[in-house]
Amino acid sequence: MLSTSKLCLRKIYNSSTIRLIQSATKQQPLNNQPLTKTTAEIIEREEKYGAHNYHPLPVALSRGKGCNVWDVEGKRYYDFLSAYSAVNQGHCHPRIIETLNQQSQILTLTSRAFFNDVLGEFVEYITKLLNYQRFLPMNTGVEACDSAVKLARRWAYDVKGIPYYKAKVVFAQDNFWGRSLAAISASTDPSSYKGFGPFMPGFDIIPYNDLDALERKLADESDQIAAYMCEPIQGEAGVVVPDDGYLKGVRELCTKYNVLWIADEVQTGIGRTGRMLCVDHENVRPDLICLGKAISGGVYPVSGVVANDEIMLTIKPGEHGSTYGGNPLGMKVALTAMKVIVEEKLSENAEKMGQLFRKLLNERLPKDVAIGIRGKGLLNAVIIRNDYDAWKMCLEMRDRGLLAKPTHGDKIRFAPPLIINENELNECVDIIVDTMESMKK
Ligand code: IF1
Repeated sequence: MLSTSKLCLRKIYNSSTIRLIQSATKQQPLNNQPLTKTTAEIIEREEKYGAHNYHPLPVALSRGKGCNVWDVEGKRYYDFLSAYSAVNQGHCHPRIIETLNQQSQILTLTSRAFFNDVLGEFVEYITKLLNYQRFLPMNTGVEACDSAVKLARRWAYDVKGIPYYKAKVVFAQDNFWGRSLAAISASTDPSSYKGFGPFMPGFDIIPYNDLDALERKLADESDQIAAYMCEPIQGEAGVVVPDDGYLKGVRELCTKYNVLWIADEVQTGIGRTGRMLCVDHENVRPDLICLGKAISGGVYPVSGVVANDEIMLTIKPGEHGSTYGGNPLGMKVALTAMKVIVEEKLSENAEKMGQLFRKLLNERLPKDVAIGIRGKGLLNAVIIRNDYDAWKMCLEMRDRGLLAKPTHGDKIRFAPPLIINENELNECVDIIVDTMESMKK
């Protein structure tokens, strides 16, 4: 009789996967130390005690360094997800870890009831780096985006003069900015919003990458619209890159109709697409930019919004906040994490390695398995033919030493840390190509 947890395991993973895991765990660990827990035991324990809000790839990681992670059996992988672009600087970057170790023994959290000696250092650094007047610190990406929507609404009432509580915010079809009730209220993906209503009012949707649709919306309703919020490249939607000129067109239309433009750079920012900000590809400046994930190098949750005084100072003392927002530990970690991006020229490396990655895959991907590759910098996705199973492909790549995950069914996102070098990239391209060749029907 199978135990309940084994039944759970069977529910999630088919028997061949379980056999695979169990066979893998017979391997002697590289260092001959007794295993704390095998992959199967780790999965079983999490299935038994944890919420089932994810369907992870069946691999149990215990160590990370640079572009690599290791599982509990000691097997090494290339991480081509980078924690959804939060580990741009590489796993456990020594400078960021050193900062974490030092600051964690000095002062970690004061709340904003008092000043501390680190918040000001970071907000000065990030505002000068990105050329905005102010930074509002939060912790997670969804909090940064929620804060941006609040700022836009407040600006709409207090500066633009929209009557109270009539302001609308417009979002793009297939947007993703997190899992809060406000974020899913803007979502067009049932797997994000189904079963969680009622939803936030005042949110409208237009097609992404469609300037005519945006112009029609603003021409008809701009007197009630606070802002248009979009990702410069849609990550969750499957690395959807808009046409050249789209961002410039958004900037021009929002200016023309006196509507704020909020760019959600939580995933595309901090060097990921080959520029410090993805909007830099078109040399345009949003009114507000949401940042998160790699702003703190995957070491400690830090997020926030940059904007200028006319927008940022509409929120007065006591009208918005967060217990951990702007804490000394997070700010010190983020300061080092951002300096690593700048001083190690990781945006430039992302541009160079991304061009090589797309070139090699365009040349070598088996066309009867993969339709093509798209992306900018080191945010890319391969589109798989619909008669192939992207999940199985990721399991096969895992067995060959590369971790990636499908997004929206038939796309596999490939987003390694921005420190990846040419030799590592070539090794990973071989793994990806060999995997797809091996699965050819
Ligand atoms: C999950 C997706 C990626 C984001 C953008 C805001 C946020 C995210 C553009 C919110 C977060 C994460 C969330 C995580 C998986 C991952 C994800 F697949 F869900 F959509 F990256 F593509 N704006 N994205 O991508 O930031 O609150 O999570 O810090 O929820 O499964 P957060």
